[in-house]
This record gives sequence, structure tokens and C-alpha cells, in this order.
Amino acid sequence: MKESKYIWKNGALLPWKDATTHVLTHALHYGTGVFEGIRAYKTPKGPAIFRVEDHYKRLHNSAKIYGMTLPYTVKELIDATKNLMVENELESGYIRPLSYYGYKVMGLNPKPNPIDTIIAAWEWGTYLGDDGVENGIRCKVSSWTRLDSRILPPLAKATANYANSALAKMEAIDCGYDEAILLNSNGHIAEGPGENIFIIAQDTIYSPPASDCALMGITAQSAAKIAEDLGYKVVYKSVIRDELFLADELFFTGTAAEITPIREIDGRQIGNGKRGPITEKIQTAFFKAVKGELPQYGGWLTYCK
Ligand code: PPE
Repeated sequence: MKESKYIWKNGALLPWKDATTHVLTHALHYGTGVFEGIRAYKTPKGPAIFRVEDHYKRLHNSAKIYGMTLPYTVKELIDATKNLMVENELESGYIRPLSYYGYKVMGLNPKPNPIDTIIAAWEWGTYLGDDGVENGIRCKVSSWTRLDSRILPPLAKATANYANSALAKMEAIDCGYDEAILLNSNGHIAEGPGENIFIIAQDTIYSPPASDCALMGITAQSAAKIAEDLGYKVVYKSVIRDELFLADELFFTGTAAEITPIREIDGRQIGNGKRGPITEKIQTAFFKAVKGELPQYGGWLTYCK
């Protein structure tokens, strides 16, 4: 990975290589952490962080689900992130805030441990490849089931949840695909291991609701807003695997994945086997919006300086 100069930890900027943790850190053993993924984009007015307030509100919500009280407010985290981007001299980048139970005592109850918070930021290109963004990726419906709220809370962006995602991702890659799609325990489509999914059929756009165990994605909300502004109807409803096969177009959304078309599922070509025309329209507007080129979406951007 491309290292930056500093990582923010508990209020101080540390040199990248010094931002370490004890091997008996609670979260390392038990997955007791919550995190975010945020992107900042290069604009004529310097780096702009995309929907940063929404991301930090979600971090607080994830913490609430896990009964953690974060020691920093949304505003404090935003200010720290802006400063980190400036000190790291980044024009754009991926930002990874993480709050986790640190090192004090072992055992399952995390509460006696301190809550440590870090924010890292570094340059990160496309998540599923430049070619994927343009021409689409190939996905496999996973043999792993997306966790549900009887197992682990799917609406919390918690580190523990990502063991499920990692298993699905590894399986997809081992089977020669680019990415996985997880069903929930009712057999409905939930999402990718790190992405929300959108289905386009007869000019209507569908996406699984939160009640089907999809994370409430901020990129998904942005893509839906753009789609509605372009005149399309967006419907949140349960989707089954067959509907993926029969879709005209499919795409993933996510902070890391941005908007990535899906051109194949389980060996079946989707639509024309390329990025579909509606996906392309939404994607084009999204990439303009994040770079500050569409004034109607200017409220999504927070400038660092
Ligand atoms: N679902 C999951 C499970 C998920 O992890 C993400 C983000 C999304 C949906 C999309 O949410 P949003 O980023 O708000 O649009 N996944 C993050 C982690 C990826 C990683 O590999 O790490 C991300 O995209 O930053």
C-alpha cells in the first residue's frame, strides 16, 4: 500500500510506522471495533472529502449498536480528518477511521478496555480495477450467507462483520471471479462483501432494503439520488438470485468500489455483457459530483482547507 506521512491516533499525529498497537489489543482477538471508509477527491479547490459528516454519523451509529461510547464527536473527527489530509499532503485518498477496544485486560467483556481511535489516509486507486469501472466485473453468488441481526448486526460497520466478507471474497477469487454477492439467511440478495448492489430492469432501479441485511451505504444513497434526479424510479425491495440473472444492468456501489458495473454472474452474461447505459449515466454524474463539477451536489463535499 502507498504509505502517507502520518496517522492520527487518539488526538495526536504519529509517523505512519509508529502507529502500532499491542498484540493483546482486545479488538485484535475478538473483533470489537467499528470503522468507516471515506474517500477524498481532487478538486480545483483542493481535496474534498465526500459526505464526511454522514460517514462519521454512521461510525457513531455503529458504536451505538455495539454499546460503545466514542470519545470524539462527529465534528472533532471531521476536523482531525481535514487536518490529516493537509498534513499528509494528499490531493485525494481513502480515509480509514477505526475505533476499537484497546489493550488492558483480556476476556470477552470489552468494556474494561480503553477505546482507541485512529484515522489513516492514503492514496488508493480503483478497488475492483480501472477496467472493472469501465467494462464491468464478474461475480459469484457466494456459498457464505450474509450475517443477520441474530448473529451480528449487519447495519453496524463493525470489524467482526468483515470476517464474513473476507470468506466470501476469498471464495470468489479462488473460483476465478472478481467479487462475491451474498444472500441473506432468507435467500434474498443482500450485498457484496464491501458493496451495495443495484439491479436495473425495464428502466427501474432496485436495491435490497436494510431489512435484507444490506449496510445503509452512503454511495448507494448518492447513486439513488443521482438516478432519481436523472428521472429514474428507485425502489428498495427484496431481490432473488434469478432477478440478477435477468437484469438489464447491475452495478455495485461503495466508497472503495465507487460505482462498478457487473457484467457477469455465475457464468451468465448480464444485459449486453458490458457497462449498461443507465449505469454509465449514473456513474458519469457521480464522478463529476465527487470532483465538485456539479453544483447541485456541492453539499456532499467538505474542503480540507
Ligand atoms: N456494504 C458493505 C458490507 C460495505 O463494507 C460497504 C463499504 C458498503 C456496503 C458500501 O457503503 P458505503 O461505503 O457507505 O457506500 N465498504 C468499505 C470497506 C471496503 C474495504 O475493502 O475495506 C468501503 O467501501 O470503504
